[in-house]
Amino acid sequence: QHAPNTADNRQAIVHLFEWRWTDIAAECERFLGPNGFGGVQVSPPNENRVVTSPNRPWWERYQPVSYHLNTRSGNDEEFRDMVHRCNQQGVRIYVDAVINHMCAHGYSGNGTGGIYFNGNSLDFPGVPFGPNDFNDCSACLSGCNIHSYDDVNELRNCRLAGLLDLKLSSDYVRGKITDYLNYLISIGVAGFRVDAAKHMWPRDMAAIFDRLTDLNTAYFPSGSRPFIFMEVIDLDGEGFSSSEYTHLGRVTEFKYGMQLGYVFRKENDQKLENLANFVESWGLQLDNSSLVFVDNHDNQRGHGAGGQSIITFRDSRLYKMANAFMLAYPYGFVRIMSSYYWDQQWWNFEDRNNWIGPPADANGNTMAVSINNMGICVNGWMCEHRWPQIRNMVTFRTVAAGHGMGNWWDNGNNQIAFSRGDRAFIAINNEDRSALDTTLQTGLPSGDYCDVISGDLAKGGCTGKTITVREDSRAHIHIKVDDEDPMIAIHAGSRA
Ligand code: QV4
Ligand code: CA
Repeated sequence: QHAPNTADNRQAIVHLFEWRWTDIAAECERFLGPNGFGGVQVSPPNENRVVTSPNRPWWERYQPVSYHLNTRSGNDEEFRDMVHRCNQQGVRIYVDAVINHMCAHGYSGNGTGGIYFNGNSLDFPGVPFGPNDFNDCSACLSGCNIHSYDDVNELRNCRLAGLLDLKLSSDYVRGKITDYLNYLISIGVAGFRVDAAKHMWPRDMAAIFDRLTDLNTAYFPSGSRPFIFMEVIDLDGEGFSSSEYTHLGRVTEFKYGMQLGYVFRKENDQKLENLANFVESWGLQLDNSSLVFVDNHDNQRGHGAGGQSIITFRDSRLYKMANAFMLAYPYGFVRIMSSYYWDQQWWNFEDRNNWIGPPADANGNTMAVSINNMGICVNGWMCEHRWPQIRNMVTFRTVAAGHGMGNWWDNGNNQIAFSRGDRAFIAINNEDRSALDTTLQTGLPSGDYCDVISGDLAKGGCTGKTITVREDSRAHIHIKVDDEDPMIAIHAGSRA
């Protein structure tokens, strides 16, 4: 289904990429619950192939070898404990479901949970899957791999980068996948990010989703259905369309982050003014069918789609601006990225280190997330979701939910402002030379409001800028061109 099953109408989720289950449980209690985050997308929880060359890359987790919950993020018991503790905080768990394939052809050994597998003889006793449970290579032009994304048979029945392609038309295979997903539902997860969805036939996925049980009534109203968002990269020009999937749930809208990157970088003739009607002009999926994000775990390191336009934590000023826009604008269901740091090594326009896995000790165990007394993550974890500007805009989005865009204003170039009904207002200045210095209609009731970009409304008052909205709902807005965060955002909950 398209609705995310969040508690209290919460409006954004965060991808805690490669985090351990025990850290996520703690983060739900100490940060995500109290700050109104709707949920967490977790890395694939099922057992994967251990890749040692390169040494423990993040992408080994996209090579399943069984459906036992045993990975570098933790075991079955830790996973269950996390789901329970997060749900207690009103924070949902969404599982990254890798169901298109198993591990790559040509490798055998023991997975992260110690279970034997053989990717030469297509034998996965941990499920069990055998040679008959994979697509043969008859649809594939040469070898077994996908070469052309224009031929839908190849796209869906051949191997993505050598990954053994499951025969999802088979009732037995569907049953095993359904059992895995239903097990997760019984634990209390709220839905799934479906990996590599464009490499699966919509009808096969429909057959699997139809067999899913209702969500666990310990946490959800009876009859609740799992939230489905499918990873479909559609930048136009291939032999399929993401519209083939939107009846099943939401799709990841990759055009959004790519175009937003151009707009904030002022490339490709883009400027903030163009955001006035981007849904039509960029040809995006409908609001209710899309999941949006500034960057994801693939395109922040040059995998997947979007290329150099994608904005990440490395461009922190632009990143805060793009996230603030995304969280303020009423389009799509929002996912915030939360990354770990790695040193890049550029060679021929490619980062040779784009495989590097999460912070780990010498034995390859993922390290705990450490947080200092300022609330900042320190040992390699970026925790973009904790950046105060992003954290506070998550609240903005919840306060504004259900209220449409209004009072759009722009200077014809790179200054924009708009309100969300009479609930919230934002102004952004991305000019190179001119300050934003004008009186604007905010749509808000009169009063003094605390700007949640520069501070918080604390007990003693506003720790940032105060914006005075007059009787006629207009306010004087001044944003200097060299502000570290050249924007202001106020809402009903930040009124003094
Ligand atoms: C290599 C060669 C192949 C060869 C194979 C032989 O490239 O040509 O056939 O060896 O064994 C890794 C390596 C890749 C290697 C492959 C198999 O990077 O070089 O193939 O393993 O050993 C992630 C990574 C991939 C990684 C994969 C599996 O991005 O690099 O492959 O995990 O570990 C398309 C898809 C889209 C996809 C996107 C990245 O349409 O669905 O590419 N995005 C999702 C995930 C992504 C994940 C997968 C899909 C696969 O978001 O993270 O890929 O589950 O656009
Ligand atoms: Ca497939």
